[in-house]
Amino acid sequence: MTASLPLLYSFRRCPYAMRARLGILFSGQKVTLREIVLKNKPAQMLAISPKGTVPVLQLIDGRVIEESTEIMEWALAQNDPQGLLDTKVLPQASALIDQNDNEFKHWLDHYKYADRYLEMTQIEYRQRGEVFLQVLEELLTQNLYLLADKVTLADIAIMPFVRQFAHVDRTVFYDLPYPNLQRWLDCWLAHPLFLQVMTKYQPWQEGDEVVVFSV
Ligand SMILES: N[C@@H](CCC(=O)N[C@@H](CS)C(=O)NCC(=O)O)C(=O)O
Repeated sequence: MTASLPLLYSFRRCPYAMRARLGILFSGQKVTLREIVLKNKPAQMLAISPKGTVPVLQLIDGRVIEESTEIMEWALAQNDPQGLLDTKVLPQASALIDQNDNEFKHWLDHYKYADRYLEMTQIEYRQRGEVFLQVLEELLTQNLYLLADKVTLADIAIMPFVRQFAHVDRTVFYDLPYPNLQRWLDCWLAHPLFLQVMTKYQPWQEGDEVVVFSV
């Protein structure tokens, strides 16, 4: 049987899955969504993506995309009415997303779970993470969004991670000297598409009604 819509395995609180869902909404794509529980991944997901991370997108032709950045890029390559893949900013977006995924995420995890990483204090982990926040703050003094006065791929890829950083201790975050970053995050947290991205779904089980995820 051929699926009529692409199929997205997702987990609401995962920042990688959030960026994939944002990409899907900004592109106006329609997918079937299966919410999963990380501790009890569906066999159907592991069968198509044995590495066992979310998000995973299975296209109608059976192809599987199992990296969040590639899911965003696939969605926006289908349709990109707001120009998130603006070629003028793509190289810079890609460098910033790499820095987010390879450096900032490391310090974010250590800051969030400082009780598991006893080599440094939580404050030191936070300060390591702030190196990236300072880069973002500087960019946001120049533009409304990270790389332009409009949303680009960099914003939707990075905002879920800054949100997670802020949520470790919101008082601490909003006391930091990053007014532009705070404005940018607040704007995202109230964004209608982000609010939709955070809709709660029950974990999927075989036989459930199809959940269509789209704007
Ligand atoms: N490089 C992957 C990373 C995805 C990832 O690590 N997702 C986490 C959840 S936030 C996951 O699925 N972890 C597997 C697990 O905890 O079992 C991507 O960008 O999609």
